[in-house]
Amino acid sequence: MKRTNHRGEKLSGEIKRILGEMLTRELKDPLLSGMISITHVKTADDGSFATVYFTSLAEDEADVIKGFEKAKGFIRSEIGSKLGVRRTPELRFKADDAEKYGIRIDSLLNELDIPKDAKEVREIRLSEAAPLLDEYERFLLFTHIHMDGDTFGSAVALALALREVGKTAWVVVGEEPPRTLGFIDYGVTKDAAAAEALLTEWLTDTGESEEDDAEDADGDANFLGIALDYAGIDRLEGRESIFEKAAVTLCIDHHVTSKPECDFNVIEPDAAATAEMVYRLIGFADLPLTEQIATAIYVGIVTDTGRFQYSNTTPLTMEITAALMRAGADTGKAYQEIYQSVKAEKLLVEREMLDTMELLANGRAAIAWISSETLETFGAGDDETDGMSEKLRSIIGVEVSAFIKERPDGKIKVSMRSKETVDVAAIAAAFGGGGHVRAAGFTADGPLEDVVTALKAKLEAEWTGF
Ligand SMILES: [Mn+2]
Repeated sequence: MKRTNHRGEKLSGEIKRILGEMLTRELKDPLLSGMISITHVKTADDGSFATVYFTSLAEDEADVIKGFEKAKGFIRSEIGSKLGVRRTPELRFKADDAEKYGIRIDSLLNELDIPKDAKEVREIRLSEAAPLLDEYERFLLFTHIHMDGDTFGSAVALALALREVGKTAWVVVGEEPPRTLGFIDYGVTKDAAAAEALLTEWLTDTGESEEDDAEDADGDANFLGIALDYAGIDRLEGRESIFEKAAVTLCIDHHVTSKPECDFNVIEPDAAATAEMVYRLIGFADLPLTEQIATAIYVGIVTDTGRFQYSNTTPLTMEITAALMRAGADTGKAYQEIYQSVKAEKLLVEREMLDTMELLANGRAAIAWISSETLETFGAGDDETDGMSEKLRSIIGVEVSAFIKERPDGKIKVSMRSKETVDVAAIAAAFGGGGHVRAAGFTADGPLEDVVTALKAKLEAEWTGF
């Protein structure tokens, strides 16, 4: 199932050649004087951007990147005129750590006897993760807490693909999969306790060949631990110790904020979903793509792209999705399970939301609330209050929305969204919370009315300045 993209590869090669020439002749910035070489260039399939990987003897790679950034306009116009292309890719520059440390996966694997704390974390390319899959017979795959379609779909898909070639693979979950995702379980999950038991079994297994040896020099079990949609060890809540028992850990993620914390890390902020990366990894590793695998990957992509509507959706997303459909992904079932199985309680919450809704600041802010008493009467849980803030934001003219919920313990939980201009993370921070520019929240002490009043004043002030 290997994907090749000749146009992208050719363009990458040309960019590498031109940039190499420019470095020896035209680019005279002192920041670019430290013996720089371009190791490789990765061009997006649609040619919209290219990532240039380099190594340098300069002290500070950030300086080299600064130098490249300064010269970017010039570099792009040279590439454009030399190649005669109408649209030159956006350029990004990245230090090639893999090259810098002179490593390839094979040699890295030979270093595994080095005590763990002396080991460095490394960023690798997705294609380099394929030989790692080859190397191991046992796998534990980890989803993040508050499981979503992407982390679960990715883990299930990879586990199934590894099983297809006779390997042992389990998905270790931190909680019961949500009702809407249960249909892709396919019998591959274990909870933390069951995974612990399996680990004990593995560690006492004497193993018949060297490859099956129960543990390595550190006492780690001989399995590869893979965290999907990772974004940080705290998201493995309750399963950290199992993950750390792995001989080697691999993290696959697409969060911009993701930090390389595992032994090997593949982080692609441009990927719409981790599931997209899993699809490509399965291709690199020559693993099969069954109907179930395709369905699980599809679930990851369809949920993380908001059904192909968010701005993270790329032409590659669509191409991968087409391939998944050809492989037999059950898109109808996914739609039904994920989007057509709303509990009646959710509609009751929605009715209450519409009842309490108020428009502020000349229709630029929308706010609504619900008391714990009402929630209790409805029998509605967290799943049922999800998405209310998004609903409020969808109103024409509304820039900021807030949904305020009183919890059973009397604390007030506020979830905010914005469309284009208002930084809701900053508003949330004013109340001791945080989040992203377009989605943020905070928790405050009650009573509910006080929080509503304070937030209304704060939102009005966004436009009046007071
Ligand atoms: Mn994701």
